[in-house]
Amino acid sequence: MRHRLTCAAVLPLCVLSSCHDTAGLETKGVVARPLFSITIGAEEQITTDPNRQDEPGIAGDYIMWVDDRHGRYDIYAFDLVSQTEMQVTASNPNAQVGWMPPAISGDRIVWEDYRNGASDIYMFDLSEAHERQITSDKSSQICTAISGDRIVWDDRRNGTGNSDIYMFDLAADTETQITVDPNNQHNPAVSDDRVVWLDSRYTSRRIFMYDFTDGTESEIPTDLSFDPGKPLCPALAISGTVIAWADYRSGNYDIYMFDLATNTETQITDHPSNQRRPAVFGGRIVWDDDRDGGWNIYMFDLATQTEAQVTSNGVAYNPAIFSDRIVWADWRSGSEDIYMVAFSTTLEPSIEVMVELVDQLVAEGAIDNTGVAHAFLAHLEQAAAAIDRGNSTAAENKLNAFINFVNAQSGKHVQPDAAQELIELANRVIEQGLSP
Ligand SMILES: [Ca+2]
Ligand SMILES: [Ca+2]
Ligand SMILES: [Ca+2]
Repeated sequence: MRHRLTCAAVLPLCVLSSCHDTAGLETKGVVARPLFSITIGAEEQITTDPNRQDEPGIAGDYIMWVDDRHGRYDIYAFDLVSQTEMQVTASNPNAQVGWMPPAISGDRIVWEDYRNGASDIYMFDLSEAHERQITSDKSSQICTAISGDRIVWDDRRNGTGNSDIYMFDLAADTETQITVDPNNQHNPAVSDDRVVWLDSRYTSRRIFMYDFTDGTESEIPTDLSFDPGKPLCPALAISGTVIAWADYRSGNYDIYMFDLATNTETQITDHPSNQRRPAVFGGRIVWDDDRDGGWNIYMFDLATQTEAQVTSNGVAYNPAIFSDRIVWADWRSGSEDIYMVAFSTTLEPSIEVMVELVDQLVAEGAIDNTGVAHAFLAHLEQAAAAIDRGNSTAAENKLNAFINFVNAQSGKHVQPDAAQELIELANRVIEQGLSP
């Protein structure tokens, strides 16, 4: 397990009590963290068909996308474990997949389908190889999203100019109308117990949320702005407590987010070019970005306030993220294909990072004794002082003493995985050299 740093960036050596005061994410603007790096792995080409593959999604070991190799839109999926591609919509020749992006959660893919005339929401379960019709109302159901057992969409059954958000619960096998306001509610996104959407009940679009745990609807307090055009689905992304969107308030698109845990809005990008189409997973936001001339994928890690450029070929867009994998549509071969990278995150080894890690482990309870923590910090302060004096031998001796001390406390006042992490970091600090 990799512990995320929560102290302020580039701390001076600090005593335990002052470190505690800095726990919590920095949410004021974008601050680079030089103590942390993101390594982007080798790009993998998922599709090679000469026709279009676009609008990818990823969940677990499944990637899915919209594919026009048969002269219409189909849903395809790729299983990263078995390295096999499958046509999801092969099971029903009547399928007429719409142009709005499909969505995936776990083994389930949902999409809007025009086989019955006006669109309905359909679902395919990859593990059961089973298709299911979710809506049957004769009006349009579009812009679908899914999280676990909850499928949400924008539903037109209540009349023109009165879209509403509906939800189907696969566990309860019931459909629920989420919004009742007589204006338009559209572009829903869902994560666990929360669904968010764009709401036109006031003169400008706002973000609203419904919480399934307590049945309450609330407005997200942002000054968001879209350009005058109708925002395409998906306009919002949500994962856990993080809501992200592309915001036009500066006259160009930037990525903004709202953290429900801290009730704070944060601007993630401020480049005068366009940053669009955010996707979120596990505290990381990805988007497509034309700051380099063409379109590339970028990522921002919220825990460490670190941005990384994911692609550099200038023809990459529509990203999605799950865990440590990012997928996107890519024009490099002349017809869109789906590509993927895995990424890893690394703490830059330094005494300062070790101090932050000790503080974090105390905060998490992985170090459960204040005296032991103070002794760890005393070793680190002495090592840092030796480095400052130019005495690398003394610094190395002190860090080795630290390692021995951590080893002795492993399984006692320090949880074994935390001890292992401290020792690995100390060894990396030693390996990189201890010059001032
Ligand atoms: Ca409505
Ligand atoms: Ca921008
Ligand atoms: Ca292709």
